[in-house]
Amino acid sequence: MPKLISLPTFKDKRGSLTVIEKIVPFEVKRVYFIYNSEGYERGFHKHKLTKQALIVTSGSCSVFVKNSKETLNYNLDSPSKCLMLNPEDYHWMNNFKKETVLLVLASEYYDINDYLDNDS
Ligand code: T46
Repeated sequence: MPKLISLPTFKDKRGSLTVIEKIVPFEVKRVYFIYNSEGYERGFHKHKLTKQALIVTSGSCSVFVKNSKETLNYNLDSPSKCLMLNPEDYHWMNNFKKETVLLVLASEYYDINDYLDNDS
């Protein structure tokens, strides 16, 4: 099951500061970010090994996660929200805004053989 967590965030008159420290339950081996995806859908896969933490640092997007019983919908609309995905969480993303930047921390190096396109 995915887990949505709130990242520690410090707000004052100068703005906001969000920290990712001792909260991601894996060693981060890879970081990538997705942007300029307004009007498109992405993902539609799960993984064999890779665990991921998804954070929208600007804008917003929807993340859908399908398990054997239901489809869960997460609205990532704040940089303080972090969605933890397990390898078995079949997921896809849409509703990207023009300004959306989706930051992903991953537990494994990129490997095309780690991808599974079926949702069962
Ligand atoms: C995921 C969701 C959230 C690389 O060469 N290295 C990488 O680390 C990644 C992530 C991608 N690529 C290449 C492979 C493709 O030629 O970038 C291209 C686009 O990747 P993809 O079609 O897999 O993008 P999404 O948005 O469908 O999925 C991505 C991640 O691949 C995936 O692991 O969980 O974002």
